[in-house]
Amino acid sequence: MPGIQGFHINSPLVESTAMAKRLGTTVYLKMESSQPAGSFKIRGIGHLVCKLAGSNSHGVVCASGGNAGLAAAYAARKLNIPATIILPSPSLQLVTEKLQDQGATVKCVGKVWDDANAEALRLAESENLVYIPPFDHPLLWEGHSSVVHELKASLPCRPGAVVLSVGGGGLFCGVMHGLDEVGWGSVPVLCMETFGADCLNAAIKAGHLVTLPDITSEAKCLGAKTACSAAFEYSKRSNVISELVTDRQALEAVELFLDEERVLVELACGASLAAVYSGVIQRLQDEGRLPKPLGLLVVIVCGGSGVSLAQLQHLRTVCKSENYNSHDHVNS
Ligand code: PLV
Repeated sequence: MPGIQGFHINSPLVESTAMAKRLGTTVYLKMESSQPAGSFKIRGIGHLVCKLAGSNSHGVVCASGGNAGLAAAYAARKLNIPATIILPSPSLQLVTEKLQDQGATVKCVGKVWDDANAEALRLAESENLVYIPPFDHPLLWEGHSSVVHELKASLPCRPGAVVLSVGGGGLFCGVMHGLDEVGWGSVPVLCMETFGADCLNAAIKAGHLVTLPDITSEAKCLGAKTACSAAFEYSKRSNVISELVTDRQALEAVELFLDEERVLVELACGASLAAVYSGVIQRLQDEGRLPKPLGLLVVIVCGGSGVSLAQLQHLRTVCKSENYNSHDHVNS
C-alpha cells in the first residue's frame, strides 16, 4: 500500500459468531463504521484531499449523499481549508448538522445526488475550489484499497468471498484494486445494491452503463443514477456477483445488526448485511455461484452517519408500510 495518505484508521476486524451461526461459516466484519466521519469514505477521500488540495488551496467542494461530504469536511478541517458540501434537498437534518459541526458550508440543491453534483462542478469552476468526486477517481480507489491491505495483514487466510455495498462503485473499485495488489484477484466479490438504487446491476443487465430515471430506494447513499465506468469494467470479471435486496430487507438487516452486533449503520450498509441475513449468500451457494463451503466470509461494514434511532423509526414506517410493496421485487 505504498504512499496512501489520509486520515483513516486501521478499522477493527471483528469475528461475528452470530453471523457464523446463520451461515455455517466463519464471518469477519471489517468495521468501517468506526472510521472518522462514520464510513469507509475517509479512506479514499482523505487520500484524494491530501493529494489534490494543499493547505494553500481555496478549499474543496463535494456533492454527496452525506458520507462522502462528511469525509471531505473532516479532511478539510484537518488541513485547515474550507469545505463546501452540496447535498440533495431531501437530505437529513442530522447530516447537515454533522457537516456544520465539521465546519463545512452546506448547500442543498436538486432532488438526487446527480443534481447536487452538477452544482458542485459549477462551484468548483466559478469559485476555484478543488472538486472532490465521491466515487469516480483513481486516487479515491487507491485510498479505498487500503481496506484490503489491512485485511491481508490481519486475516488468518484468504477470504472465500467479500461482500460490499455499491452506490456509484467507488468502494467496489477500491476493493478490486486492493485484491489485485495483494494477490487475491480471484476472490469472489458480492456487490449489493437496493432496488431503486441499482445502477450497477442495471448496467450489468443491459451490457452497458445506464442512467436510472430516478432513485426510488430509501438507501439514498447508494443513490447515484449512473455507476462509474471503472466499476462497470470490473463487474465483467467472472468472480464478481451483483445482487439486489429490497429496502425492507436492508432495513431488517440494519435492525438485526443493531440487535446482534450492537452497531447502528445506514440502509446503504444494510444492503450488504442483508446478503447474510436475507439468505442471499446461501442461495448463491446453492446455485453454485459461491463456493460451498465458503471458508471465510468478509463483510465490509461500510457504516454511514445518516442514521439515528429516530430515523430508523421513520424508515420503519416508510419501508414496512403496506404501500411499499412496489419495492418487493425478486432478483431475476
Ligand atoms: N455514498 C456516497 C454517494 O451517495 C456519498 O456521497 O456519501 N455505503 C455508504 C454508507 C455510503 O455512504 C456510500 C456512498 C456507499 C456505501 C457506496 O459507495 P460507492 O458510491 O463508493 O459505491 C450518492
